Amino acid sequence: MSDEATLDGQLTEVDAVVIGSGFAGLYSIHRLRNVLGLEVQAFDNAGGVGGTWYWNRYPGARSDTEVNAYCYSFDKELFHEWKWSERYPRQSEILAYLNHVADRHDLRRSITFNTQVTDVTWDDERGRYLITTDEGKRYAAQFLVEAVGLLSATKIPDFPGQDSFRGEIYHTARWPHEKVDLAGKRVGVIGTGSSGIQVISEIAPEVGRLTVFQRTPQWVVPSRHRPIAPGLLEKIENDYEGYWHDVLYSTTCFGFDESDVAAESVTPEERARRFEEVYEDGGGFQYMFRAFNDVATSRVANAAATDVIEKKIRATVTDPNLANQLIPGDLYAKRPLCCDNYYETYNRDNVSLVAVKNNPIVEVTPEGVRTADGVVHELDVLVLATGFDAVSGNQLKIKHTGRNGVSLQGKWHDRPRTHLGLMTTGFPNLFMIYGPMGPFTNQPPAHEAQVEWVARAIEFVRDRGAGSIEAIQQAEDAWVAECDEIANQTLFSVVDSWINGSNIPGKPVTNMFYMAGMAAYMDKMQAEEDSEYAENFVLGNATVPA
Ligand code: N01
Repeated sequence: MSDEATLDGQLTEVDAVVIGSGFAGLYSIHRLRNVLGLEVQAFDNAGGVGGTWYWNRYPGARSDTEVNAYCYSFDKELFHEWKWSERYPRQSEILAYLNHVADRHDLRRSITFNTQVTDVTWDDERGRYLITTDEGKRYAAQFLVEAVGLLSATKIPDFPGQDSFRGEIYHTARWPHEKVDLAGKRVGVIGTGSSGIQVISEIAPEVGRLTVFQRTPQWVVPSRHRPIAPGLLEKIENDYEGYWHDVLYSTTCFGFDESDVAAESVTPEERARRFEEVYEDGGGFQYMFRAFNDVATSRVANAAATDVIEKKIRATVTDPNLANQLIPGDLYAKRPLCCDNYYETYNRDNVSLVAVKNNPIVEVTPEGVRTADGVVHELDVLVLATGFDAVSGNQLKIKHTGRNGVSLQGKWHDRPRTHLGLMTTGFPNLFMIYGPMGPFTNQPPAHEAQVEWVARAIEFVRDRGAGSIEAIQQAEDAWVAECDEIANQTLFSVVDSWINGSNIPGKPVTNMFYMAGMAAYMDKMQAEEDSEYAENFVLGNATVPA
């Protein structure tokens, strides 16, 4: 295939197009091209591989999943060879790993970087997607895999006067590649989610003055960052298949032992003891899922969890008024956070907190940020740790037209709808990795499992001499209803966060996940294969491309 061939409206034919080259996109390319033998063209609007880890270069960026579950499983030699240095790897180390994977499996030659896919249209006669890029190049592909990232479309607030700011403004997920010099400067951070707490804890010792603009405090437990437990990786290698099986057949895919004990079933003393123990070991998902199994579903368990964190905040933050402002006083039901030294940071003389819920930011001036009380907080650098238009955001940036002219933007106007988070009715052969209504888990192992499913579905279509596979409407309706029913039993559904879209003004607030855990999700995917896709999918006839 030559790039020239796509100019002047000509179409380049490939078997499959993959969008994205993060964990999921890279594995999709490998699985479809190197294993299935398809001709694959991939695109990424980044300048290199890595997805989230390409973009999120802010100071302090690191995974908060322990590294033994934050890597690929498909390549045992890679697992053996690659030497991780830390329990929770830094962004630069994960990016180096993904670049290594791209080289090791020769994936880069299939990827066109700095390229945004703008339009995908199903052509029923051809049995192909017609795919257009921002450069106007056009491709035709029988299969389309969208690995566009759950948390990738940035949410950039538009404060009045933002362009007048004389200093520098950076969103955490669009951080420059070159080092940003913050030494001695007056830095403001807006946002106290996962990104905000990491950047705040990291830069506080370096900057001259740090002003944190906090709208909604979140519950933060320590990471307890430390070297990888001695012998852990060797132990995993000794039972490699067994380990990864256990990761996938767990609730969260985090690779730790999840609790099967309900906090409600034990005494208050035992609850406090166990939360304390897991808190001391560190980790956000660990705190939510390792101490007890009902923190995300029972208000009693949830309150017991937050009681312990609240005591820790009060014991750490020396100014009681400041401690009060940092305590959420709300359910523990957003994506669980962890970070070392977060609350300690507020004891520093050069750090101040501005609570902006009742005293909102009204404008950005040339000098800094003005809050409703009239105070201008003077700044040299403003960091926007304001998050993402999550889950469906990136997909909806691409104009999608499916069978009979159906538009994805129209179809998902009130909420995203899929079957298994993998396919959406009206869009044959369009596979989403970690699409809406997919599992709420640690992502890399779940990505791999989904890509495996997709590859086998494609194989099935080809082996049957069919042209396409599509989820039927009843399956999608049933899946959405099931996802909602499960989500409504959790506390995630009653708290505002990106998980349900409530962080984006105007976005429908709705459930966007399958919350029954990865093990149950694996069974759901397996059931489709066992039935040879007969119940919930239709196969379309093969067509001869024009
Ligand atoms: O984004 P967020 P994030 N004025 O949406 C505030 C993953 N991740 O980038 O809550 C003032 O959680 C907003 O306030 P509020 C992880 O899954 C993982 O931090 O809307 N404030 C909130 O405090 C995570 O959950 C890792 O009131 C405004 C913050 O900005 C997900 O990405 C690291 C505002 C946004 O928090 C998203 O995390 C980083 C405004 N106009 C990210 N607009 C690790 O693995 C927004 N905010 C460690």
